[in-house]
Amino acid sequence: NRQRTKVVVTRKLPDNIETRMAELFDVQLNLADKPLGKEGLMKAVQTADVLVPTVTDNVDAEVIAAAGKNLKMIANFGAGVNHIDTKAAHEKGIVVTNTPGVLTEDTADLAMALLLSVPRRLFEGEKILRAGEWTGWTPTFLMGHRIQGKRLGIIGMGRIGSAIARRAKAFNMAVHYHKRTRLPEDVEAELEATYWDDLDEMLSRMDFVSVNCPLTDKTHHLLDRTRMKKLQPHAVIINTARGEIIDEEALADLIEVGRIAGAGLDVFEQEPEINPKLLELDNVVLLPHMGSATVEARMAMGEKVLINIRAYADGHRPPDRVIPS
Ligand code: 8YV
Repeated sequence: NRQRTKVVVTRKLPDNIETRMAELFDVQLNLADKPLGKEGLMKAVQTADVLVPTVTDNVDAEVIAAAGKNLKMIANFGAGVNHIDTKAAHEKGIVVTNTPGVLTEDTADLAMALLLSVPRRLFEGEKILRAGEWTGWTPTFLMGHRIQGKRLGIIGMGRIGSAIARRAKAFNMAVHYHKRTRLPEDVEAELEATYWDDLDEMLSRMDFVSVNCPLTDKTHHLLDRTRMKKLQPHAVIINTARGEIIDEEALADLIEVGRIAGAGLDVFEQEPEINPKLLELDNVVLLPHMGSATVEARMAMGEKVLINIRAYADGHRPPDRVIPS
């Protein structure tokens, strides 16, 4: 009964995915391509069998409570599901799926781009050049720091963290990691990564830190002011996970006073709003949440959404179910 499955999509997806979706299901697209907002979401879940949200939709307990008994599935377009109350959904018998695996390498590439951009001062150089302020080569102009031989501490060593670890190894960095549960020995050995049970201790010894854990109640402001003060003053933080894992205000303060050297951020606490303090700083690189923004990844994410909905419509178990922790 694919044809009768009513799928409500909250944002504009790649054309090809929307076309395929419309061929398979009874689809309601969001042609305005603006977030539906609370009211819009509450309305959508009253008629949908399947909701396809993105990170810009707050599918909280209230939205889930408003769902009609037809709503059987929330097929998220994206890997992170922090914007969905998975527990409330689970209790109501609504299956939540995501799109893991297909955005791993692209997000890791972006993390590496930030890991290179901040210490090598790429965007400072670009800004100077475009402003017509470059007066020519000098022996000391825009000297940065190399990443070779430096220590990278990865917080959360899942798919993306591991992909960053492999890249960092190729750049001759020493890889360290902190994770709730230690990786199996063989996986740890393959990644040549050193495990730290104590996050504070790891932080105090790193040159670079990459945030790659999911956002949960436990990881909200995991990097708070006190914890970030454990870092050495030359340390740089990279975040391609979720803004709320870092206390952004504290981060800006610590960079401003030189207590931390810099940051590369693709995600923020109040997207698309950026803390004005961050905008004032030269030694931060700020990107508009584009970790998975490649044609290839976004198509593959759409494919995953299709596969998951198709499984549900055909009466099978969708492959990418998210189990609330
Ligand atoms: C997406 C992401 O662009 O997958 C994630 O968790 O943050 C990004 O890849 C976004 O979440 C789409 O919903």
